[in-house]
Amino acid sequence: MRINNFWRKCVIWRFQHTEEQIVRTICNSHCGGTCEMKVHVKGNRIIRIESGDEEGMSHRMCARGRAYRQRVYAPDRLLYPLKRTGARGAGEFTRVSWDEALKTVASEMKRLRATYGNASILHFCSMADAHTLHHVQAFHRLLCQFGGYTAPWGTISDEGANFAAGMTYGTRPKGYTPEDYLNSRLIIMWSWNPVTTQQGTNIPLYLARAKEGGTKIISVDPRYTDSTAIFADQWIPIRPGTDTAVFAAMAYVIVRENLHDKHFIDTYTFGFDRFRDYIFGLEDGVEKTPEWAEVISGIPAVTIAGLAREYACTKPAILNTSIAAGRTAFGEQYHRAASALESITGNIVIRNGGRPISRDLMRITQIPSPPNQVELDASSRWNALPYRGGSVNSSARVNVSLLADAILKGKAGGYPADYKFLWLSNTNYLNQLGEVNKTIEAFQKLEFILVTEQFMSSTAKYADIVLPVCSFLERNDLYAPRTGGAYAILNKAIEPLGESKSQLQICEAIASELGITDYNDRSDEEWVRSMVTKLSEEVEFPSYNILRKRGIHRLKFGKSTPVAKKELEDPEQKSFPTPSGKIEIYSQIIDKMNHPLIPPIPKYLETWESLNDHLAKKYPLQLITPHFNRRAHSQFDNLPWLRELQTQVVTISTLDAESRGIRQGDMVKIFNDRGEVRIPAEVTERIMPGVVAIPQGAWCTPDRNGIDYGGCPNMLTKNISSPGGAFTCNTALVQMERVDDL
Ligand SMILES: Nc1nc2c(c(=O)[nH]1)N[C@H]1C(S)=C(S)[C@@H](COP(=O)(O)OP(=O)(O)OC[C@H]3O[C@@H](n4cnc5c(=O)[nH]c(N)nc54)[C@H](O)[C@@H]3O)O[C@H]1N2
Ligand SMILES: Nc1nc2c(c(=O)[nH]1)N[C@H]1C(S)=C(S)[C@@H](COP(=O)(O)OP(=O)(O)OC[C@H]3O[C@@H](n4cnc5c(=O)[nH]c(N)nc54)[C@H](O)[C@@H]3O)O[C@H]1N2
Ligand SMILES: [Mo]
Repeated sequence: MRINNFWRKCVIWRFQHTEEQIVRTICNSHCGGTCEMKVHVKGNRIIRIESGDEEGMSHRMCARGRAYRQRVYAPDRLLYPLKRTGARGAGEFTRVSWDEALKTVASEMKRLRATYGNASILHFCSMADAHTLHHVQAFHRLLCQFGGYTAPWGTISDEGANFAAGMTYGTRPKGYTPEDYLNSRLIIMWSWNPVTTQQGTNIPLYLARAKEGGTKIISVDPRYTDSTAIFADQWIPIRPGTDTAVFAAMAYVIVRENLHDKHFIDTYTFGFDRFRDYIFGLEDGVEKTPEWAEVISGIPAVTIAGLAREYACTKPAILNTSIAAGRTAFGEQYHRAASALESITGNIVIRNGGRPISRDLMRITQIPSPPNQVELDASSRWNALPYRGGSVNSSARVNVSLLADAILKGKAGGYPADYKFLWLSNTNYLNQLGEVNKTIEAFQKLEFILVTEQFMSSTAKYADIVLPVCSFLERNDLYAPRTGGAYAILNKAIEPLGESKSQLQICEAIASELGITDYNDRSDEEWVRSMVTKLSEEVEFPSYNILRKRGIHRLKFGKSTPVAKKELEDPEQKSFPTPSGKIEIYSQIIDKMNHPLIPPIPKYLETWESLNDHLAKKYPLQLITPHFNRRAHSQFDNLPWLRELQTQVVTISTLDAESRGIRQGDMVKIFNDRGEVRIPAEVTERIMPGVVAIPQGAWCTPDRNGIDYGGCPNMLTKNISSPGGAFTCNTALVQMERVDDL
């Protein structure tokens, strides 16, 4: 006892006499923000995290970043490898050695490969947290060296936008720079709540400046969001999933009233005539008038017509369509229609020849890997697409939203293989995908599940082996964004806690157990250094040493022009990587796909589970599942500091609440045929009647009867992807009732 005290005192003495260091990095936690972080470290301990001091309109960290220390030292952090002892999902595990965990994983991988072939191995790595070295490519290299695997295609986020941009421009989705907001005279926040979601830059600050400068801001959203409250001059509530109808009607007004930009259309676009025929009803006999769209969307015709005129006549105007409205059935049509509207008014901003620069640079920084033998076997109509979404751009024909379906049905259901082994990393798949109960059923069918995690997430509970991965503050990496202009070195602040390892270390250890000898011959620092060197060959970039010290480097974008300079000067050059070389309002690739539900021009297709569906009699409310301030998806949900900030509630309009006898704070059940969630209700006029909202990301915690008290909306959403690949979590019908028996 006395000796223990002696050592304790020694440790305290050393800690007190160790100098405090500041490690610079960025917050790297799946919200898309790139906020500077100053991590104060003493010995091997983070004692404080504060926001950076970048000059100018810098990215001040939000509450999540500031709470990151609580996340690193969370009592429920996974610090040792775990082996499942109870039933899948029961959460019963025992600690095992790395040696035992790795041997189990490697022997199962070899056994399943020998029995069912490489295609039976499924791996998915989501975008959490976006970085380079310890991310999807690390797994990809290992699994390709193992002979291949099934990599799903698409993202569980913006696949509708990816598809639409690929078809329309031949590129990844475009984005606006902060300067664009300052330059514009009208900003339409369409399905966009940047006060909560940020998405890459310190946008709210720029919106505030734009507003101060006289820019008009309009919000089109079923909810009166914080962004609407702070910035909007006008709120236009819209029924979820009906946006494309409103775009079509806006186009109708613009063309009918001769407000379109003919020069732009003639010079830079392809297929306008077909779109005009559609909006004027020459194709189907239905004119896409504002009155037609009013019935569908709930927006008065006069408002639609006014919005159309305002958008066409105010230059420059930004139609800032965010992703949520594209996370609906036929969500890709929403993004295609928005592009059509931007094109016919000439309000397009595309830089660098239409190719967002960061995407190309991202490729440079990837860890190389041999070809995936499984994909080489696969062929599909999707191969025509320039991009098939995030991750490793797979052609193996399993959409990322459909893993559960693919596992349950396999070859018999038309999938290329029967799936037996699932490795999930950087994702809380079960929680974040449609229809949790279906995913649970699928997970029960698998022979082996491996999860690489920091926490015992809803997904990890189903794993056979859980390997503890360290946080980004415990390893070195490079942050190379998909869309933004910020690059950063993620400097290691402390050594990995417990026995947790970095992702690359984990892959290296598995490789070695599998007998793969050439998996990795470099240290993390060598990798990052070589990536920075390659980057500086392409763009103006600081040296590795400077970047390491500074942490962050933001690429400067030139002043925006209506389209890329190259296209403007010489449209004959066919600079857009589309079949016509132009912006394809009529997509020739889609035409070749010949899919009845993917029309070559953007069209309004009524969603499944719309209010006209017979299901609406039983389940009359449309559920939407927006992103939440105190979480990044399911991350941070367990942190007490953040839990104090917001409660997980379902929002319902005063009108719908009254007719159900629901008052503010009442416990309610929200349900449909797929599941049931019980959480308190927030009764408010900030959501339109007929719509209810449950913030996505809450950890599902079903009781013995499968009723979820965690408030995970994916208990209710449908497990289906849109024909063009859009993730459809905002299309679901539900009913809501007060719960009295609590
Ligand atoms: N705090 C925080 N920030 C985040 C994230 C997070 O989890 N937390 N996630 C990050 C990621 S990965 C992403 S993809 C982005 C997501 O960014 P978004 O997709 O923009 O975020 P959402 O909150 O889903 O939706 C934005 C708004 O769309 C509205 N909406 C929903 N359905 C419809 C519809 O059918 N039509 C219209 N017009 N509006 C609709 C919602 O009410 C909401 O206010 O945010 C990023 N930033
Ligand atoms: N209903 C509904 N569902 C949605 C959405 C919605 O709007 N509504 N939004 C969708 C969108 S836009 C997205 S992007 C997805 C997000 O879906 P996911 O990417 O699956 O969600 P996260 O909650 O970010 O899960 C990341 C997990 O990775 C772990 N993690 C963090 N860092 C690391 C690391 O370095 N290595 C490893 N191995 N693990 C790590 C975290 O602990 C966490 O459990 O959700 C989608 N699901
Ligand atoms: Mo996302």
